[in-house]
Amino acid sequence: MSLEAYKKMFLIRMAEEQIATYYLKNKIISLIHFYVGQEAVAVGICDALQKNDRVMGNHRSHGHYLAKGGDLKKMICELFGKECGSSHGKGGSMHMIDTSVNFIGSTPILSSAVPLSCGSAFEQKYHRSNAITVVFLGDGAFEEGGVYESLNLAALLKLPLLIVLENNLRSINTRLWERRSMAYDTEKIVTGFGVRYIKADGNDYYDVLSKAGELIAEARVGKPALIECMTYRHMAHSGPNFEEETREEDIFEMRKNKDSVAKMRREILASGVSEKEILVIEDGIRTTILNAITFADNAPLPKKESLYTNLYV
Ligand SMILES: Cc1ncc(C[n+]2csc(CCOP(=O)(O)OP(=O)(O)O)c2C)c(N)n1
Repeated sequence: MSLEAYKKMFLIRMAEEQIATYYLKNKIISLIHFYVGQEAVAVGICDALQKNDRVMGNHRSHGHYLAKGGDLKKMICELFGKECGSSHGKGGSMHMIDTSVNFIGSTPILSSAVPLSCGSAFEQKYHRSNAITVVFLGDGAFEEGGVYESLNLAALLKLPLLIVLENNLRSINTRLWERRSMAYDTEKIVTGFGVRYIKADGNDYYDVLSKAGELIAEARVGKPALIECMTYRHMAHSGPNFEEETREEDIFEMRKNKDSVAKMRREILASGVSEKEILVIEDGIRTTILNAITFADNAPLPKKESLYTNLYV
């Protein structure tokens, strides 16, 4: 059992819960899309990567950023709009970046990171770096045209690229079956371009880890791939609510039985780690998060003179 993976998943979950609390206190300037429920995907994928592999994200990327090892303090500072944030307080939740761990950026324009990730993978191949690029996108973003051009380009140029499709069945509140014809077949679309495809259980860290590992090994030698992780977003599309009224499923039942973080905790207990040991670890993680929040809360805002620096105007 991977206690390290549990620590990362718990960090993401607890950071999101605290962010939700501070969002309600109007401390957070940025619009937030919470990642709660999808942690096994980000951690499973990033645990299968090397440090020099690059990751790109989207509008829902706190989990991707933290799973790749992004700095927690800088992330919270960014959400609070502070100078010490990863984008100096000017980017917010949807522009996460930490180049020190090769989390090379996230962008909220749906699917726009996919062609960019092809560029990154092309550079890696050109310089024979042996590293790959991974890009995360949702099922809604998968319907954007740029994705299909990227699939074609990736196969044609044999790019070291892994596309991670996080299928939570929703694009805002529009469900998959309300957006696609009955004939729509993701696997056929992807493989039709010459890109490898595997489906994984996004609620299971080990399933994601092993299937991603297989695809990443191939991507490294120029066989691009897409992994579709079936997952479940617990919270509203954006903002800190659970949005029960728009769900067919009983969200609290889902959290109890199918939630990947709770499942991993049960497995770790069953493997012989004691409840007491887990509680100590969890308390340590909560303290780290609260320290980051206190730091961000007391940190200075960007200076007026820096209003136009690092901006395209
Ligand atoms: C090009 C573009 N169109 C529309 C939007 C507005 N928008 C933001 S998030 C979103 C839904 C995205 O759904 P999905 O890709 O499945 O990701 P999820 O939110 O489920 O993680 C939409 C339509 C956008 N940001 N960019």
